[in-house]
Amino acid sequence: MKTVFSSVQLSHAPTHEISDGELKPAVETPDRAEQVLQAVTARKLGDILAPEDFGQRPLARVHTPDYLAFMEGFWDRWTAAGRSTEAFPFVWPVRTLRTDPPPAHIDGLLGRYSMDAGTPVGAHTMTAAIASANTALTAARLVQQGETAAFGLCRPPGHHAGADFFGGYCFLNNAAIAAEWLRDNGAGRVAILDVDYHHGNGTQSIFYDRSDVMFLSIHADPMDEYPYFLGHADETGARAGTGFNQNWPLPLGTGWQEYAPALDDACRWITVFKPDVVVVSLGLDCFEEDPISGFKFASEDFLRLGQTLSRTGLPALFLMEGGYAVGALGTNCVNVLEGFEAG
Ligand code: OKP
Ligand code: ZN
Repeated sequence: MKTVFSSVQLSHAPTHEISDGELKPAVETPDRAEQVLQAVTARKLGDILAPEDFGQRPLARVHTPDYLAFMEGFWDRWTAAGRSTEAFPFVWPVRTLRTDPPPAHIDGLLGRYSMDAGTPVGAHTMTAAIASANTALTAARLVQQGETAAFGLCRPPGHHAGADFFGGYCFLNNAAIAAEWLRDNGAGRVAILDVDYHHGNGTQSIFYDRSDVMFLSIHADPMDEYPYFLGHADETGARAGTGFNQNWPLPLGTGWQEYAPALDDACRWITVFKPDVVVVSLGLDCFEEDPISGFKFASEDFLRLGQTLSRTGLPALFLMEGGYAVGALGTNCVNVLEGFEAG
């Protein structure tokens, strides 16, 4: 299986995040990608290619023009306001507040275009996010051209980012951008299976009204876990998309034994849907040693996950999302990919 990666993705290097009422060391760090790259090389998964530049068009198929313009111009405005450290939003247009007109002040705009205070934006964040999206697109093209599977070593991740907001360490929704590009380039139907520990609220919201892109997510119950405000079992799609969204919220403490039936169920939904491609939002944070998560996967369970996915018999585009136990991240990630190949 080929891997796509660019070192430009390392330039987003947050130092801190707001978590548990404290400013803590950031967990979504460049060494995550370096560890996975190392494991891909050590275990000879296959060639590693640099992403190609797909330009603005595929990004604009998913994200709004004003959001993309805000992200592109952010650092200049931030520094013009006299700031020099990474930025955190702190005020949001919740119920009773207006989003229109958008504020002029950078602090207002930060809140307008974000969902949480846990996602620092730095000087190179958008550059890295664009490289991450191009990594997803380049891997998508490999599958479109006939590869059985490809791996986009995306970082920063994407599944929490919506059409016009960042959050959950995500800025551009790589899986959504790749899925939309596949639809624009010959795929009639695309399924997105999100196995990150956290619900992929951004991806769900982007495709919620649509029947051509099915979104399936297995994750920690949002009653008890981030992102808290989406990811329940009764979210099954709307309008033309009714019946094309499925969530499997699982309790904290879930291990492979309890996870496997949900995964089998999701695979059955995929088989009935008959997509041309399955995009896998590949979070590795179900791991028992993950520092911010509450599931109990052992490293070998990731082999089983990959194996189960291969039984759909469908081409797969793997795009990395979360996973913060850096020491085991490479092993766990390549376990999924090798499990898939071994079928
Ligand atoms: C991103 B991805 C814990 C703070 C958690 C947000 C988690 C975002 C996860 N105290 N902050 O889905 O792995
Ligand atoms: Zn996650």
